[in-house]
Amino acid sequence: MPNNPNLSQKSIQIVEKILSQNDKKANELREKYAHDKLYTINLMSSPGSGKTTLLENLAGMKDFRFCVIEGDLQTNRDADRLEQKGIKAHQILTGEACHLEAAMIERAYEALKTRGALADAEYLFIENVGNLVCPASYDLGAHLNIVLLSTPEGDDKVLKYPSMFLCADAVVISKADLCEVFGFSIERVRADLDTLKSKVPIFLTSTKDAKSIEKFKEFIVDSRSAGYHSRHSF
Ligand SMILES: Nc1nc2c(ncn2[C@@H]2O[C@H](COP(=O)(O)OP(=O)(O)OP(=O)(O)O)[C@@H](O)[C@H]2O)c(=O)[nH]1
Ligand SMILES: [Mg+2]
Repeated sequence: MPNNPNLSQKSIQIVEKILSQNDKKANELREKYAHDKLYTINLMSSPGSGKTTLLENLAGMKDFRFCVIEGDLQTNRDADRLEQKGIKAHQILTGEACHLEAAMIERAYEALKTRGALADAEYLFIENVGNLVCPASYDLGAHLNIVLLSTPEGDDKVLKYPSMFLCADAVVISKADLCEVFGFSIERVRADLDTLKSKVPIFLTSTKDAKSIEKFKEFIVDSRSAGYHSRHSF
């Protein structure tokens, strides 16, 4: 827990208690994913960086059966978008909360299971609430924690939001088709990431380049085949 002079000792104790409860629940989730043979990916980013669009583009890809837990403050829009693509999706409405917690995932998971949605899936994506800060504190038990950074957000975000990028097992630079328009430097992101954490893979994706999304999909498939499980401690 970072030292924050604006927090009283009492509030620090409460935050610590919530987080340790979350950690216990995250461990239970890991057991559920293992039991149901589901490889789980937690997508985190700022609002609008392209998480749902990436999932829409992964839908229908060969040998890649997945379902989705969606997190937003309000509306079923993202789950509806994915259902329209034939993906079974459960929407969590967080109301005021700016992140997903393991207990929320557990309820959504059971709802998907009751619908029979997990039975023929091999992958479970969790689209976290759009926020580059809070989701970095909550372990959801995922095998892979992926952080998206879209080119219009700017290439300076890695060191401005280090706790988020420290979670990343891979970084996706989305909307790569707009790289030039926004003067986005991939080299700068690479250099900043290297100062935080070694050898984090970077993927460039664009809806205008199906191959870029296929390459990202292959990374997930290979991670699953290798039995990779994130070692990040939240
Ligand atoms: N040019 C371009 N636009 C993209 C790309 N991917 C997504 N977008 C656009 O970015 C906007 C936001 O995309 P979403 O997928 O809704 O973003 P999100 O991260 O799911 O947003 P929240 O769920 O609200 O956090 C949409 O207008 C997309 O069409 C891309 O590769 N290139
Ligand atoms: Mg979305």
